Amino acid sequence: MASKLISVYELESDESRFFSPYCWATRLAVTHKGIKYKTIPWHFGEQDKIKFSNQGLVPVIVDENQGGKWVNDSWEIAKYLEKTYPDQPSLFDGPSGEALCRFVTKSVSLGPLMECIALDSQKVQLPEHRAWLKEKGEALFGCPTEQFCKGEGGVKAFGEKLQPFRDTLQEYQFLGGSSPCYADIYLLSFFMTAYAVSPIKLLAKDDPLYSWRQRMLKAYGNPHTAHGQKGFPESLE
Ligand SMILES: N[C@@H](CCC(=O)N[C@@H](CS)C(=O)NCC(=O)O)C(=O)O
Repeated sequence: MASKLISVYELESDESRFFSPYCWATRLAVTHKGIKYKTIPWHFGEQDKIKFSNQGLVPVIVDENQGGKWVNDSWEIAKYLEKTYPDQPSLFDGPSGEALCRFVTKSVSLGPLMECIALDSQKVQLPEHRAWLKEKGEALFGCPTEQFCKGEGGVKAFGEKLQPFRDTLQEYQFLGGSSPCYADIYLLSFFMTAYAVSPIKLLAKDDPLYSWRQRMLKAYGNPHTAHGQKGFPESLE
């Protein structure tokens, strides 16, 4: 029984904007499992805060129900939660579901989203972190942000990459079938990231992904507003 808290180290920019898709995936996975958790805001350069995990990236969780056990990496965390809390709602619905969820996490990449929101996400960083994020993005794309980030101009390409999900969600309510699974959570986490930092509308209202996203926000109690995080709630309509 999980009566104690799980602490989640999550990447924060200015003013409580949580903008890491991997941290969102963990936050939503813990929510899915119905386990109480506490966010520990983490900022670029604060590697010493998570030194206990022998690596320097977030998310990291510390599970007080298990004597303070820590786990890092969003996928490892999802597997840990599933194994440790088998009586709570399932994230994978069995071993074949787990493999398919892994396939989905390997199929969605951050690049097309960054081509839309990288400039916006730099704007909401504290000044001391802005250069850091810019440098990371530019190293990934090999050119200045202004060249790879097209803002609204990137939305079409971002949407095209999601066509298999769109087609699937025309037939099923969720990637998990009649209820959400970790694959849904992972996909939603990219939209949560976008909400947190950018006013760009990524989906048209008649897109099957739009209604799926609404169903997801309903299923998870609209995690964007539920945690007092700053963002652009108007894009949640
Ligand atoms: N594969 C990892 C990726 C984790 C990751 O890249 N985290 C980024 C935030 S989105 C981070 O901690 N960056 C800090 C740094 O590079 O110093 C996961 O799924 O958890």
